[in-house]
Amino acid sequence: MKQGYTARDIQVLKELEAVRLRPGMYIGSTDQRGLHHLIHEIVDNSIDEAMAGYCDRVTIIIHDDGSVTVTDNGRGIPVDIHHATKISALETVMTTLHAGAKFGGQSYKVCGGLHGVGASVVNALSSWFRVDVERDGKIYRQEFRRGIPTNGVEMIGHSQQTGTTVTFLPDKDIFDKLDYDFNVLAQRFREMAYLNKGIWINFRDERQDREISFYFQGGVVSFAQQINRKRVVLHPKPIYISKVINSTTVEVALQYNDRFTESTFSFANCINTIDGGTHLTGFRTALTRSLNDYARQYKIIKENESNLAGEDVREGLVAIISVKLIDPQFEGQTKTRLGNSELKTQVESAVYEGLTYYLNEHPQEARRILEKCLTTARAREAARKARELVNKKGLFEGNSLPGKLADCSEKSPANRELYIVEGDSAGGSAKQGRDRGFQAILPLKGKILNVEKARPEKMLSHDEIRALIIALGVGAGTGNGSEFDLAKLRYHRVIIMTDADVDGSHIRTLLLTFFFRYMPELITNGHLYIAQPPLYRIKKGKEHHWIYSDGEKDKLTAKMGSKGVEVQRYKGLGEMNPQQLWETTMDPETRIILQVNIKDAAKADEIIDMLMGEAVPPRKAFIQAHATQVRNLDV
Ligand code: 0RA
Repeated sequence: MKQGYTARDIQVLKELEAVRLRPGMYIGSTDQRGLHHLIHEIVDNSIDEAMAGYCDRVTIIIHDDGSVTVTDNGRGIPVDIHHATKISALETVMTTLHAGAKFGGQSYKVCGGLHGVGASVVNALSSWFRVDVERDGKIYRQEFRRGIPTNGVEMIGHSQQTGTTVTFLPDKDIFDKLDYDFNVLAQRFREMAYLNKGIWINFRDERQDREISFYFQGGVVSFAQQINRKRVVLHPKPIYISKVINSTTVEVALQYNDRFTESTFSFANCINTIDGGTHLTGFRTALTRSLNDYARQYKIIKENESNLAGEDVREGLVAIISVKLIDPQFEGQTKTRLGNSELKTQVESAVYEGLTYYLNEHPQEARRILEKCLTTARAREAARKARELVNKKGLFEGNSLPGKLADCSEKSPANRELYIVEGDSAGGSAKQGRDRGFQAILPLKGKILNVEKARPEKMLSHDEIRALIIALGVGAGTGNGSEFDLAKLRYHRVIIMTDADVDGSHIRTLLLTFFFRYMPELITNGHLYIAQPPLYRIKKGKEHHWIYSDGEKDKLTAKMGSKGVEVQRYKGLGEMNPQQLWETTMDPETRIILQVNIKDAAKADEIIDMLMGEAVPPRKAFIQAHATQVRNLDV
């Protein structure tokens, strides 16, 4: 042991005091998020060692007492005593704020950076903290209490392996309770594994006996594939672009599907930049330019046609953009926008070059992607023309309400609902079963027109679509004209109710396409919903249940036993009588309706996992309480 206090000791104590006095300044908060932050802070160091190429395994364990162990198989933090400071690198890293980078042997930290305060903060906020290092054939250990070393580095054994193990118990004086959320932590570890390919991340919670491992050989490519897993893709493998420019690493994976929505996720040093930034701007510019240049070169766009717009090349796109750079500048209120200006040019040149190369090497895939973009561009143009027509000719002005609309008596649009129902027979049941006070019914006959393919004049002369537009009262346009007016919307809840079969889902898709192209405000303002009729009715004696999913059915039949249990499958709305339709699908007290939403794709993916999962009660509560997204409902 050293004798007496040095200037450095005083500095360490000062910093410790500062961290313990205002933990929020260093880890954001002292609630569960802050607690999770401690773990990430330690894990990030191991991921950095992996990204430097020295390890491929990181293990995280939550123990029964709330302590946490993070192990890696890297080089092991150096333990030799620095002759000038008389202190080991290990102790320096664990007791000095922001010391990590200097001893990293790397020019920058690959992971983290938003807070990136380092292990010393975790140490300061832990009632005890222990580091075991395996290197040079030996095992070394140093321990700490509330950030203060209880001894120097000691040799405690021999080992042929190398690596670093940190175990710590967050201080209960600072954290009210040590309750970690397995799913939240696992989600972040999964993201880390996607963004750092080839690393095994093993996570175990001994309190709950739960364990999960992540490893993605494809990295961002696997990430894009995961997002597209339930969608029809236009080319089997994501396009992968990777380039190192100066000291910046740019990695991009992109893959088109046949849908309307874009799911682009950008990351800088493994932080999800949800507000985008220079890397995203560079990506978008390059995407549009490369596709236009290719389409012009091969005359896929005709001479007299205009260029594809940014929105045309982003429909149905799934893209992961991951950049790793020295000294990232995070901007904005939540520090989730990348500000480094050089990143725009770096990403733009990498993506333009990489994508152009891909298109030239894969002419078939290129053609399919461009055809999709051109269809989008044409549909957009047709919608614009239709809106103009409506405007010029005043097509929907002063029209009387369609005869087949069964309106409601309530006057205030905020309290009115419109059910768009498939087929006249279900329409009849709905009319009888509804509460005519606030629920209106509009039955649609057969398939409505595919507005994606129809010319504007045709679409505006289609009876079913005219009836719909007139019933809603808003016209059919967007933007600068006076033609579309959300203030005139006659119902604040517009609910699509179709059969739970293939035809029903097709009609629902056509209707959603119509709303997406012609009345996107209806969706963005949260007015559009999808009714969820039950799939089954299970009966046993006097007891009966309506069931909305197969998982729920299996669970309940297992619980009720097999004797005397009757399972009735409902395919069509017409199979229910008006009273049943009301009870299961229309009564606001008991029904499930999904709000259609076209924002925030990643969240929706998470949400959908939950929706499709086993837990029934949370599922129901969630659907009633929150918005979710239509394109994830396998429409
Ligand atoms: C600096 C130098 C060396 C290893 C590390 C840092 C290191 C740090 C951490 C933090 C968590 N796990 C880690 N693993 C390694 C090694 C320098 C050398 O051996 O030449």
